[in-house]
Amino acid sequence: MKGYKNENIRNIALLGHGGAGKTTFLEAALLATKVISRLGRVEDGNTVSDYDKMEIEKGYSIGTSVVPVEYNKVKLNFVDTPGFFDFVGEVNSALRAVEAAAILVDASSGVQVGTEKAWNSCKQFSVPKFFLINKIDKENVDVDEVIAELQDKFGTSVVTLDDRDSLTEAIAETDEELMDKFFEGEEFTDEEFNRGLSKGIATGDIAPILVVSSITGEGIEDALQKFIDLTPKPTSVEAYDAKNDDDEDIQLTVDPAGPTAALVFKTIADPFLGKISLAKVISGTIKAGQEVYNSRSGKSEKLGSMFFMRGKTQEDAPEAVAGDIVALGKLQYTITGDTLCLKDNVIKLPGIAFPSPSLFKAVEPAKTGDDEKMGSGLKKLMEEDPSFVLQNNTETHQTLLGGQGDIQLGIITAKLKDKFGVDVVEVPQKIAYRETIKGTSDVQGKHKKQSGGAGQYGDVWIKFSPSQEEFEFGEEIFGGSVPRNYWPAVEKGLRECMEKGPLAGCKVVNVKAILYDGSYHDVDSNEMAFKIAASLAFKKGIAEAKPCLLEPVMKMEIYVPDEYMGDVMGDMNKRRGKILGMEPEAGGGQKLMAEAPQAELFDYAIVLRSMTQARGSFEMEFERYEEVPAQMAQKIIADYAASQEK
Ligand SMILES: Nc1nc2c(ncn2[C@@H]2O[C@H](COP(=O)(O)OP(=O)(O)OP(=O)(O)O)[C@@H](O)[C@H]2O)c(=O)[nH]1
Ligand SMILES: [Mg+2]
Repeated sequence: MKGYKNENIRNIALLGHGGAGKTTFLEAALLATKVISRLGRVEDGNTVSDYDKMEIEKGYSIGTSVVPVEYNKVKLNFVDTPGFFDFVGEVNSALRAVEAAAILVDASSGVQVGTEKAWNSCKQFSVPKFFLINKIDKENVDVDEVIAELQDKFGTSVVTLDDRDSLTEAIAETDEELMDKFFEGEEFTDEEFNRGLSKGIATGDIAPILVVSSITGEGIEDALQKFIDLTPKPTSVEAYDAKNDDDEDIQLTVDPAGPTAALVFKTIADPFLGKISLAKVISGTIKAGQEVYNSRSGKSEKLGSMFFMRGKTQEDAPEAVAGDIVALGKLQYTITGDTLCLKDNVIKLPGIAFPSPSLFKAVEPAKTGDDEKMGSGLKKLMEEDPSFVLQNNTETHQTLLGGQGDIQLGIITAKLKDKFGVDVVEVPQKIAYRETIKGTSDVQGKHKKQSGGAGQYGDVWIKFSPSQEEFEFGEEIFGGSVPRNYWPAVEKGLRECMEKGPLAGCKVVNVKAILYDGSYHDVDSNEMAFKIAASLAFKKGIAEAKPCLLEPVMKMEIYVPDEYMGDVMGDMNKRRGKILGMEPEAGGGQKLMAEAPQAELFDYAIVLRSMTQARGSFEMEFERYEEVPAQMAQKIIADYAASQEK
C-alpha cells in the first residue's frame, strides 16, 4: 500500500442503498487481487471492511472504512460507507476524501431510495459518479431493465461503456468543438473520445454504468480497470480552496512538493489502537514522525504512528503524498474536519458539513452515579460520529442525544455500553414550557416575623401586568414608603421567583412588576425580609393575573417529493401544526413551510421517514412561545402539582 505516486492512486467512495453490496464488492475485489483467499460474508462477520465489533454483530456497515485495492500497479483507495440513512454523516465526510463515487445498485431491486440519496449527495458535493450494478448473479435479474430505470430516473448522462452512440452524444455535450463535430456527423478520434469521456465524468455530466457480481466475481477485474482508466486522478482537481493564517483565500494544487495540508475526514475510536484519524493529503507530503500543526486547535501534533489501513490491518507508512489517504494514530488535539499543516505555513481547509440532528432522545444512566462516565463516553462517541450530538438541556436538566434516526442513536447507546460500560435508559423528553400572565393584578406581599430575637419585617405593594420584555421592574414609590435601599432586594426577590412559576414550576416570562407602596420597620426591616415579601407578592400577583402556560413553537422547512405532500400536510394538521406555504424545489418536490408545537414533534423524524419512504427531510428551529391549549395546560399543571406532593 506504500510508495505509490499520486498518478497511480484513485480515491473512490462506495455509496448506495443499504444491502446493495458495497462491503461485499470490496471482498470480491480483494479476492480478485489475491489479498484474501476466500470471500468473506457480512452474515459471517468476516469481511475486511466491516471489522468493527458492532458491524459484525449487526451485519451491516456503521462507520466509514478505507480498503485499498492494488490492481495493475495502481492503488484504488475505496472508501466504504454505510447505506443506512442515519449514517449520512459518514457519506458527507467520505466524499471529501475522494475524486469519484461508485453508487452500487442491487440488480434485483433496481433504483432504491438510497440510490437517489447517493446521487443527490454526489450532486451536493460535486463529486463525479459511477453506477455499479451489482448482484447480477441473482435470479430473474434483468440488467437492461435496471439500466433503463437508472436512465429514466437520473437522465441520459447515465450510460453503459459499451453504448458507443449514447456515449458519443453525452461526450459531445461536454465540449463545444466536439458538439460541432457531432452535429456534422463526424466520428470522434479515440483521443477525442477518451478525453471527452474523462472530462464528462470529471464534471459529473457523464455517469458510466459498470456491471458486476460480487459473489461470483463476474466483471470485478473489468470494473477495477475501468475505475483506473476513468476515475479522475487526485491531480485532476485543479485546485482546492483554503484559507491562510490571515483568513485570506488561497488555492492548493495536489502537489507532493506543495505546502503541507491534510484533511482529517474520519475519526475512529479503536478498542485496541485508541484514536485513529483518517486523513486525505491534499497538498504536500507528510512523513512519519514529523511534527504538524492543527490549524483549528492551534496545537502541534507529532505523527508518532502513521500507517495505511485496509479494514483493521495496518501497514506502516513512512510517508503519504498529496492525493493519498493515510491513517494517523493517537492525535491528541485533532477531530474530524481539521486541517493538519505546518506551523510556519498555516492552512485551513473548509470543514466537513454534517447534517443537523432531526431526532432527539432523552436518556439517563441506568445506574446512579454514572453521569460523568456517561458524559465522557458520549463525548468520545461524538468525535467518532460528528453527526451525533450530545446536548445537556440546562432547563429541563435532561441529557439529549441528537442524531439522524433511531438506528444511529441505538448504535450510540450500544457502543456506550460496550466501549464505556455505561447502560442508559430512555426517558420521556421534557418540554421547556414558560409561564406568563394575560391579566393584571395589584397585590401586597407582607413578611413579618417579630416574635423575640431578630425580627423580620418587609411589606410591599406591587402591580403586575404583561410585558414585551422578559421581565420589567419599576417603582413608583412616593413618600419613602419603601426605602430606596430595599428596592434591589425586592427586584432580586421577584427575579428569583421568575425562575420557577406557580403553575408548573417553569420559567416565567413577559411580566412587568411595579413596586408602588409598602412599609418598613426601622429595626426589623432588611434586604432578606423585603426579598421574602416580594416573593409573597409574586405568588399572589401571578396567580391573580390570569396566568397561562406557553409552549415552544418550531418553524419547520420540510422537503417532500410531490407524491407524499397530501400525507405530510394531513399529518402536520394532526400535530396542531400550521402550513404557512410551499414552494417548488430545484431538484423536484416541494419545500413546505410550517409551524408546530415542539411537544408534537418528538417523533417527527421517524414518522416523516416512514410517510415518505425516507425521501422526505426537514429542518426546524425554535420560532416563539405560544399559549398551551387550556385542556393540555390543565393536565400539565395537574401533573406538576402531583409531582410536588411526592
Ligand atoms: N447474490 C448476491 N448477493 C450479494 C452480492 N453482493 C452482496 N450480496 C449480499 O447482499 C447482502 C448485503 O451486502 P453488503 O455488502 O453488506 O451490502 P452493503 O451495501 O455494504 O450494505 P450496508 O453496509 O448496510 O450499506 C449480503 O447478504 C451479501 O451477501 C452479489 O453480487 N450477489
Ligand atoms: Mg456495508
